[in-house]
Amino acid sequence: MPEERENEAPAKKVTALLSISHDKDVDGIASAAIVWRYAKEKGLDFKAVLTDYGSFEQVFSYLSTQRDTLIIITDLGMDDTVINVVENGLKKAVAQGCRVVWLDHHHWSDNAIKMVLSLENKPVLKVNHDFCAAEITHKVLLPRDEVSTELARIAHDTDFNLREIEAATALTDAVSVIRFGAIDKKEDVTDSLYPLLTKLAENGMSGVWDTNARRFKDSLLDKQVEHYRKEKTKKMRKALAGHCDQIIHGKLVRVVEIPSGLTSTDMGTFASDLENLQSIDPELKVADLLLSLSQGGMLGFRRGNDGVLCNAAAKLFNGGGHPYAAGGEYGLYEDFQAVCDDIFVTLSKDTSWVTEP
Ligand SMILES: [Mn+2]
Repeated sequence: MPEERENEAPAKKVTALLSISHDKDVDGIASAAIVWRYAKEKGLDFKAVLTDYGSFEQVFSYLSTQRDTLIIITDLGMDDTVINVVENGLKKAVAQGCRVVWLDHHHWSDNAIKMVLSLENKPVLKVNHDFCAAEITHKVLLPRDEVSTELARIAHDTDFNLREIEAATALTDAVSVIRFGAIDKKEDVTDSLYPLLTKLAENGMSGVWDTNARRFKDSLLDKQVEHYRKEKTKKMRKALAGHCDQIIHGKLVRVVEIPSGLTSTDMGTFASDLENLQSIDPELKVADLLLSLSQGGMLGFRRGNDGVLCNAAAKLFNGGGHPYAAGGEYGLYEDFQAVCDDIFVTLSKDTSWVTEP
């Protein structure tokens, strides 16, 4: 599909491929690795920029300097707040012979979709919420490539938080270690992730992970991941010990504060394991609805049983998502106990998040 057609003059033949992908997790990096393999197959020079939502201005102004390049953007969504920045960059690039392919699974505004599709030079846009970005990238670019198939499977396991593949969970932690390390040292995140990305693109998981020994081939990275996990567990135990519980509409609702350096996914996974809970308090049960409050006042929603709709609960806090996981916002706060009381009142007044009596 993103092949240039000869009758489409005046666009010159593209000679290079620029990959823009999300730097935050395995899905973004696996997507970039698949795009890299595609570039190799097509004999295109390859460059990747891994980024996050706060850096669109910088990334899209860089992009506007590109010529005769196939630009493939993966695992990044677009809404009305960044539409102008993105449009300016893409329009200039396209006017210089570039072609845009955008593959994603996040929420898009109608205006954002229209904008991409109205670009010159036959843009391709695929947005599908049922898959992770690496799966879409795999299907669209290299459906028959074995390494890409594996990368998509690994990304799916972590993006849908299935945690069925040990190597996928390990890779998630490795990405966090590398990212947090770069941010701490004020180093460029793309540069720091490049060695990992290169190995994944060249050899798939076997480039980084030793399946028999169940560890990373890079022993320094392996040690760092091990240390990171120990610290993470300590922090999560402490946070969970300070939980706040209440029964609302017959459901056990729990609020916990997430310490810095952890995500609500980390917390959700940890707090849904009965063994973890009982090592803190033998009486502690898995909550039907878990809310993780970050220091910035963001709320993560995870559920412990199917009778709860996380997206409906998140909607009460200006958010949304899936029935099994969602995000919302409380706002800045000082007193955690007061926040919990406030959250419990809001959830008591509404029953849309409960599906069974
Ligand atoms: Mn993703």
